[in-house]
Amino acid sequence: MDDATPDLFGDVPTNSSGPARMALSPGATVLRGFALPSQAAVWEALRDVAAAAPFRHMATPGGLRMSVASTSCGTCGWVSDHRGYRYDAANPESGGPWPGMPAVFLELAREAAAVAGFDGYQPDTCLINRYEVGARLTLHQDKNERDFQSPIVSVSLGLPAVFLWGGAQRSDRPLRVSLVHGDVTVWGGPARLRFHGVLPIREGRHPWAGACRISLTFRKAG
Ligand code: MD6
Ligand code: FE
Repeated sequence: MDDATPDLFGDVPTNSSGPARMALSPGATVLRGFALPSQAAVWEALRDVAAAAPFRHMATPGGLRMSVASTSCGTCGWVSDHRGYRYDAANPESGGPWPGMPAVFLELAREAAAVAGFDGYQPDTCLINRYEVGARLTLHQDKNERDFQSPIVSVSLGLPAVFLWGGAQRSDRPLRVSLVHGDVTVWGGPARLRFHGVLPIREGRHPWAGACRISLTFRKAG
């Protein structure tokens, strides 16, 4: 992430093609450009969170370095190490709490969830992933949360990505969905445990994020 102040009037790419709302499967929706109206405030809050809890490459349970660098905010944060994947109230880097969830994050996540049909969303954590060129996330299910009733809300910022939208089984052939800066994906209900992933990020430059994709992924974990 570069340190320049966001240029509110700069040439920020937006997604001009495709419907504003796209259903991926029952319970899963892409909201095109949904984060654009709040992008400047979101970006500023993101820099504050990353200053308080710096991004780092965690280790997988098998001991590999993740290609994605992560941090979190909220009352707990997503952690991976030799003991496995989990949510922890403490940031292992500092031993202290994670930064609080910025109001602009919470509001964006709640509004996106409501538009996608999930009223009353109360996420307690936001995992922030930074993908450099080539970074990826292999197909997986999100099942370390205690609450599968609540949806997952994922905000895409910076470089575009190809999101893999799989089925209930790992072997189900995934849909490939292009996500660009400002798109928000919501999955819950019958879609909550679907397999998903992100293909390796391709080279490019985004005015705010540089050669990175950043995702904000909201969950009710505790
Ligand atoms: C994304 N992240 O970064 C999606 N899931 O766009 C995830 O799906 C994810 O980064 C579970 C645990 C960590 C993650
Ligand atoms: Fe996931």
